[in-house]
Amino acid sequence: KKISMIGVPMDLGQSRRGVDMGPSAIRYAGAIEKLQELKYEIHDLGDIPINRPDQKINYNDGTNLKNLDQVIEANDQLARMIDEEIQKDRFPLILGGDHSIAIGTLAGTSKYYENLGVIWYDAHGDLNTGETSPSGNIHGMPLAVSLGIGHEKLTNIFGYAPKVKPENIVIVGARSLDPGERELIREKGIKVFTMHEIDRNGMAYVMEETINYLKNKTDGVHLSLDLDGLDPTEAPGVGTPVMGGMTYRESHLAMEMLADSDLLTSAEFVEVNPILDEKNKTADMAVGLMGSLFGEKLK
Ligand code: DIR
Ligand code: MN
Ligand code: MN
Ligand code: MN
Repeated sequence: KKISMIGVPMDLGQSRRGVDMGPSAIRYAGAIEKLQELKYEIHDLGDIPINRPDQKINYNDGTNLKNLDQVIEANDQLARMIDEEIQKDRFPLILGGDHSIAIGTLAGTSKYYENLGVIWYDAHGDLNTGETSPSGNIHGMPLAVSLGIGHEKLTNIFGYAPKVKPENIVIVGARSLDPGERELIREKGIKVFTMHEIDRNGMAYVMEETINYLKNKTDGVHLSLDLDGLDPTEAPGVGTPVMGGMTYRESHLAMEMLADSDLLTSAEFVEVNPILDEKNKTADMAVGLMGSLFGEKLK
């Protein structure tokens, strides 16, 4: 298998600086070496240039959407790059950057799949819109945007909407959902495994259910892994930590089960913020999880 690695040094989808250094931190932690050890051919396309506004926060068009124009521009570029890599038959592996970049990842990947499955490994649902968001941070909106819900300039990135269908989504690890997100989950019938199900039935059960739920109705599956899905004691370098998260062991098991399933067609690791981290622990975590996701246990 050939992998195309793309870094997206984006921090404009949220309010804390530093997550733009995520791709460097993950590369520094040995991402490429890890994947080479596992005998993949890696094409590192480097980092996408992100256009910085003069001041940190710009509200474009008088919306509740911080840095809207910059987020659109970056995601548009990302979608185009991913498109080219898929045409070369390479597996897109995206390094964030804040989670707003999933808008571009899903725009680039879902073009190739009638029914793209999405596993959203996150403490949050990322199902807000400008109307429901308590923060105005676009990193809390990418899953809604990909469903075609939200500002038209976001939902129509790469010229089509929606990118994914609600029945093809599984959220794993949720423990911080805003009222508007809960409503959307109910309304669209989105499958969610909260920490309650993980505690009660175990990660093995949750991943088995996730894989069975997706395997017959999807023609590709994207993993969007927000490092804040993990417990902040083990992955402290994130901008919006939430107590009571998934452990190192649960997360490795989840990655190994995904590797065994052979369902994935793209993946991204987002929200690593080295400024908030302890000795690059969270980037190390990301690289360790990548190893399991790409079959380390089987080799
Ligand atoms: C919150 C936080 N729900 C928001 N979202 C985060 O701002 O919309 N997503 N941190 O990963
Ligand atoms: Mn997220
Ligand atoms: Mn499609
Ligand atoms: Mn999150």
